[in-house]
Amino acid sequence: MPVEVERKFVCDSRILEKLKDIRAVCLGQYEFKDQYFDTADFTLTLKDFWLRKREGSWELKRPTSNLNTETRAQDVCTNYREITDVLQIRAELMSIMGIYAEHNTESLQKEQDKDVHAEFQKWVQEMKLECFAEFTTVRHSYTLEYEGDDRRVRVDLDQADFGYCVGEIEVLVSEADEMTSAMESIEKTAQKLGIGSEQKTEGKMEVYLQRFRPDHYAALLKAHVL
Ligand code: V4E
Repeated sequence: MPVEVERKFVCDSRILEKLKDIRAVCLGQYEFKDQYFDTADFTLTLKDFWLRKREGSWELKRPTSNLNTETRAQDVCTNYREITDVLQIRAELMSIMGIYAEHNTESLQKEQDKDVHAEFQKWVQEMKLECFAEFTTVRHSYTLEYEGDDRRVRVDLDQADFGYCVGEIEVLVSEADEMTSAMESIEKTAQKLGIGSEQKTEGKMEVYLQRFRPDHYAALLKAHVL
């Protein structure tokens, strides 16, 4: 299960020129629709768990560190474990929602002949996990490789359909002990791009919730998740 370490930044008009200067290679443009799911009383997101369906594929982002949310919310760099296997996602969600396996005897694993994704979708409905945010993003992706370092740094420039632009510098690592060097690579890239501020930049979700789900946003602020 990879860990995504990333830092968001405000995109200004000079960003394309700066990316060219540091020989970032453009990987292309990609458009995708995200739908995020939670219970009516925000059980998942209050614990910083983010269940999403992107273009038909399920994904769960969950915190990696043992730090409490209050400390984590201040960090310029974030790190989340990314889970894409629906069986693992369901196990994680059952654990966080306090549901025991015996309540779900009709395991997805037993349904070999059925489509596990369709079964997972059904389970999501049964658990009353409902879509609370839906938006489309146009993403321009760039990659960078540093001398003597085979770790790839990715820079994404995102334009969300509700009128918000944000950049992300991202490194994927497989082990928690690679986190420090991943953060160093991100910092190095941020400096090269002239991103100096130590201030945390709002992500698409923060802005979406502020605009369209103010009660949900207030609850997450109160719990120091955002
Ligand atoms: C983890 C998280 C959320 C899920 C969406 O994560 P994000 O990386 O912002 O979205 P996106 O579209 O760039 O996903 P990718 O394509 O990289 O997988 S929504 C809120 N969070 C928590 C969070 C946080 N507390 N602080 C910051 C700066 N970002 C995210």
